[in-house]
Amino acid sequence: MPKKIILDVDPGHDDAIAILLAKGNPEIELAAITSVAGNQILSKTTYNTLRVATLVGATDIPIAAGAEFPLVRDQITDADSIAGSVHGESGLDGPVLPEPAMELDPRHAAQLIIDLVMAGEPGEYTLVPTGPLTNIALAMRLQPEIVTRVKEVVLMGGAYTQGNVTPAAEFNILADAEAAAAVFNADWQVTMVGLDLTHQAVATPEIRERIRAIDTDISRVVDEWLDFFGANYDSVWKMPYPPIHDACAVARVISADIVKAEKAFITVETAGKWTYGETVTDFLGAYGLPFNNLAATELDFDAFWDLIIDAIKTVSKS
Ligand code: PIR
Ligand code: CA
Repeated sequence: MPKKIILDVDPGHDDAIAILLAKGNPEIELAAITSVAGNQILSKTTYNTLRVATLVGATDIPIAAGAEFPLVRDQITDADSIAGSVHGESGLDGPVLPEPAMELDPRHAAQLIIDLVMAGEPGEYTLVPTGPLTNIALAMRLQPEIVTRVKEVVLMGGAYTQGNVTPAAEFNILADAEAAAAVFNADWQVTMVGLDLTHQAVATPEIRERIRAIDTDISRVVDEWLDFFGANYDSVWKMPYPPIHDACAVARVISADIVKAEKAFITVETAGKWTYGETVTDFLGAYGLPFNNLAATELDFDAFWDLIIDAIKTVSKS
């Protein structure tokens, strides 16, 4: 039985590859996609979501737009995020994409999540957020029962060593730290697939060559995404090859062996002067608090890229 997931995204090149992996992997049933403001403003991330869903053939599932702004604080609009340097003006710069072949679901993303989770069996759905956690926090507050009905939350965000916007904070968490705190502190299991893990998932020249060898329209789009994202990653973050962050969260749902995780107490700092948005991770029980969540630690690089390459082949056929 494939695992049913709801993807909550802010595409974003790596979000786009996460959508592709979710659609193209046989272990996953992609039940719905929701969009949130993050890498770009909501209208752009929503449009990108529809275009990527069209590209990969995810045309028969509900897609709903969610939160335009963070719960409490103002949106971060500096050069590293909105209109940012990494994903470009459109949020998904690079190759030309098909225009959306479907309508947006009229519901708010939070409502769509609630409707699916409450109509399903307990434990039927896994939430996979790969952007700021605003929609997930809103859904939790609107219908607290989803917390016990969701199987687990497997999210891309955070880091237990170092952030990528500040030394303490990763982008998705910093973008809506109050929402992230609510999600991490709720009584469900959160698996944090953070930068410590995702920085292992880099598209090396050997991987790029394997993707080009697939030689389909979609493999060429992925190759151009990696060109754009990779060039900016190199100039902005001084990393020679781009990490495909968001696909790692989907890979964790597919296989706990490919993305290994360890139990920990994890919460989000929302008061620190220097550490605002940090995902404080206690592996050793120093706080004496129960290990409420999991932190991803180790990636099986070869198996991860086999998943991506197989998924590109699969969505290229349909
Ligand atoms: C933000 C992102 C990626 C790179 C930078 N520099 C900033 C986005 C990705 O889509 C991913 O979900 C997360 N935020 C990584 O911080
Ligand atoms: Ca993202």
